[in-house]
Amino acid sequence: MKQVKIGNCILEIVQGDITEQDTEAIVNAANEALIPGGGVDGAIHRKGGPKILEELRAKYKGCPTGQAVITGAGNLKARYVIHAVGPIYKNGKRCEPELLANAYKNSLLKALKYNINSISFPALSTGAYGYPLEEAAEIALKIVINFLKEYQKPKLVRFVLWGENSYKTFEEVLKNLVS
Ligand code: AR6
Repeated sequence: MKQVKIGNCILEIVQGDITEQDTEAIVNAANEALIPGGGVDGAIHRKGGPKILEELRAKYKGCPTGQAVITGAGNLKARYVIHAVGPIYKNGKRCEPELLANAYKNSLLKALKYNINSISFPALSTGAYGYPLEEAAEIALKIVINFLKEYQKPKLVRFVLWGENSYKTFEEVLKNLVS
């Protein structure tokens, strides 16, 4: 685990499972149709139970890439799930960096709107959507750092990285960004 302070806020990176986090909100790596798939999405719906999908179906028709929607968290420890849609990586020239940054930023804006003080993110787009890990880590960490500098909220932002390789990549990129 590694923590840095950004003003009064904490930015944290841990290796672990997003579904086990006790932050007020966890972020899901969703798709535009908001239909449960594999990876983080599959794990969240499996552990959270059917309520999350019921709420998604009742409230939203879908969610464009770069945007985010919010539901309750069913049986999970968190109170909310923010379903963010990262870009599918093609060649890096299809606005992928902007869209990935937007997915993080819009999730954080949703958190502010719901007075959420603590939030956990997975590494959006770096699984099924194929975003190169190091580039994704740089975009993710930069947007969060800038957001915390600007808004001083949420008080805790945690990246929950699956496996040692992801964790080490985020750790290295963070070190370079804050040193
Ligand atoms: N906790 C934290 N991180 C995890 C976990 C977990 N339990 N499981 C996997 N990861 P992905 P995407 C990591 O594929 O690339 C789904 O089918 C994983 O190693 O979950 O945004 C959706 O329905 C990777 O680094 O999301 C969409 O269709 C990262 O989380 C599509 O996949 C993201 O991998 C979204 O693809």
